[in-house]
Amino acid sequence: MFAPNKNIQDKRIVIASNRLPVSVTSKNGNLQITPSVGGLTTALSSFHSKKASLWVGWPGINPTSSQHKKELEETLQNNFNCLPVYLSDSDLRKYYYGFSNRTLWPLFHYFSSYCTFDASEWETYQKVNQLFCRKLVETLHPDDMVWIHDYHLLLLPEMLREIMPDATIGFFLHIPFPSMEIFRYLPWREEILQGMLGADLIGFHTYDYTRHFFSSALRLLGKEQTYGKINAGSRMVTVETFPMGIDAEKFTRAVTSPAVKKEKIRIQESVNTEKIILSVDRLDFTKGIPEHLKAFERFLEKYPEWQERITYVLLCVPSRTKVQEYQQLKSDIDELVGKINGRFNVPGWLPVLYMYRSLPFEELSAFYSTADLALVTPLRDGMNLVAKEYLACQDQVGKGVLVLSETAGAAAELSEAVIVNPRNIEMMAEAIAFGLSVPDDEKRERIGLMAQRIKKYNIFRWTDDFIHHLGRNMEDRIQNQQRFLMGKYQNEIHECYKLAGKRLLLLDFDGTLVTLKKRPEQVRPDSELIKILGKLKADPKNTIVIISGRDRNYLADWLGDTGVEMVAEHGAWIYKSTHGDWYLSEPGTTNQWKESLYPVLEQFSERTPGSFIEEKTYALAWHYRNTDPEIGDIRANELVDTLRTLLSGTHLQVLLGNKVVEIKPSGVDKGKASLKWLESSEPWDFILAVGDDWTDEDIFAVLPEKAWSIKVGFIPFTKADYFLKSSNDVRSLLKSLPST
Ligand code: GDG
Repeated sequence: MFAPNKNIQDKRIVIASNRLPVSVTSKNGNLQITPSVGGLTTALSSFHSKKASLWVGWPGINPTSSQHKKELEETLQNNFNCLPVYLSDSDLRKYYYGFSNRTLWPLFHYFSSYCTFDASEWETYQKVNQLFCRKLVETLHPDDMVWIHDYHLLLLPEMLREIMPDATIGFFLHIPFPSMEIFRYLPWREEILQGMLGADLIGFHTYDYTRHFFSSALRLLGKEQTYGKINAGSRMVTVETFPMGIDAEKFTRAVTSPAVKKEKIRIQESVNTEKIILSVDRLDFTKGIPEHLKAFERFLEKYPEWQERITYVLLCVPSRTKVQEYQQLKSDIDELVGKINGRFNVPGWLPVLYMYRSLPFEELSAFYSTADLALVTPLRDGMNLVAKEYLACQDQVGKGVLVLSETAGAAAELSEAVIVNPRNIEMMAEAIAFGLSVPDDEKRERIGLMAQRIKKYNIFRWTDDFIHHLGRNMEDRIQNQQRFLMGKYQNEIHECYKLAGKRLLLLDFDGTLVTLKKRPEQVRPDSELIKILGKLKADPKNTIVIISGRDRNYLADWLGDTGVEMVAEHGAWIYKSTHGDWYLSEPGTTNQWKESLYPVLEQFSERTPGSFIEEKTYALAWHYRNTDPEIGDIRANELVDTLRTLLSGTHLQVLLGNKVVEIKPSGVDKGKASLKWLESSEPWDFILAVGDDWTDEDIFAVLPEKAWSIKVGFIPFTKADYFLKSSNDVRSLLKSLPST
């Protein structure tokens, strides 16, 4: 799929996540270290130990003395390559249990009614992200790649970028990114998006989450994506889908290990029914545990022949036990288990075997490989690794069935599973019955296909893929940064300018000399701009040409007094001081066509609120900057298609500019207009062209090689050689040109 770049492979990866892959507790003054439980740490730990990355996160404990601290830090560093970030009890309460788990977690999983929006928790969330930022700044080497994980640290990429603008930063979100309609509830939504956009690469588990992120960036920040990249000022942020894998080999190998085999025998002896159904979840409201239980109860009700022949092993791992909703959920589950066991219980058969604890890896693998059916039916889940772990363990056995919820990210990859709506109890009960009746050959085939995929795109491929994309983005960023007109190049421009006896400055107007506004008539050249142009014009070595899409009256009214030369309507009209008045660049240009095409634009305007028509002498423009951004783009493309059909074989052309569709005579463009100056009899010693729009690309295309061409704004797909960030930077450049 890709050739890993050697340099990138050799870089040190620094992982940052809320929790370290190990949890530290203290018993009688002695440190006790155990692996952390949860999808992120389980999967990334394999990568971490293989790659010797450095992992920064909360260890689960605060040292009580400097001796304790030293001992803890040495153990974490030497044995686990980990660096702790300490969080006080109050930080944990507000940042972790508060903003992360009572605001972001429910909101991103579509449980908006469970959300609290508390300003002081938000403040602490920012503060803790700053703590992580400081720790990274202390630790990072210039060559490192930082990989930030999950919803606890959404602000960290931007915080780090501010202090280390050249850092290479990746961010991966392990939970869903919700639809814009849900995300917009968040009072700090813009800050969160900006925080994430500090990264060079943002990864999600599924294309749906990627699409939702693009939609929020567009509608809430007005940031468009082009080919999966978002412009962040002077960098492009790549946004991509990376469905997380697992260390499949580890699970497949485990199944044949003596320890797991022993566990399997123990399970089979203690659960003495014909079939076993298994579910493994952190105890969380997103996992749909009460719904699993209700589905199992309904299944026993509908299919009484299975009573006494089947056991449902319900493994719940304690999680966020200090949050009140989780305590409530725990007691609801206890009650439901009690109810089902009470209802169906006969001596010697326990329908639901409920375990509320975390199992060692061997025991978990034994359960995976023993279970005839895995019920993985979360109400919402970023990915769900349990589904993949079950398949990896069943690869050898081949007798299992996976019942999987359509709202788990994993469903996008595992189409051979029995896919269910996790809120439809009846459907889930039927899925259990169906799963148990699938013939062995079919089970083997389904499991085989899915297991193959899991083995291929495993956790190592996943991390390689992410890091490769991050590296590619870094290389592009470095290349593009060299095109920003700063320091060295500015000095060169000054030198060339000073030495030149005859200079030509071709300057676009909107977006280049002035910032864009909602409507074109709101833009007026201010006194600073008039002064800049006046001063440049006063130098007899200079010819200044303003090349605009505006009509000639506007340009004449607002810029006429500065003495500059002008091009209006993208080249239809020319004003040269030697000529003394405006003239048509293509004599014989007509405009009777406007009458028949105006109604077409009018139709589009009526259907698209916020759009409007601008009439020029030889052009018609349909502006859609103020429309709903998605509808605006769709309608603009529709309009371009319609017009291209209508105009084929005529002397007219359609142009898609910056939020504007324009009809104008063909043979007229800014490039051709520029040639009226570029092809002058005496050669120019210095040429500078500056523009921000697609229409300015025509100018860049006709420039001689020695000219300086500058694109305003950062769009890598341009014929210009250099970039400036904004019209303010253009003004600064023009002001800095030396007087001669
Ligand atoms: C988040 C997202 C996304 C569970 N019980 C035991 C145990 N586990 C391990 C499993 C698995 C992990 O915990 C659970 O992973 P999930 O993916 O199912 O869910 P979350 O913890 O919610 O993880 C999720 C994931 O991040 C990765 O991006 O898939 O959507 O919510 O690995 O094996 N491990 C052991 N004993 C247990 O009792 N040893």
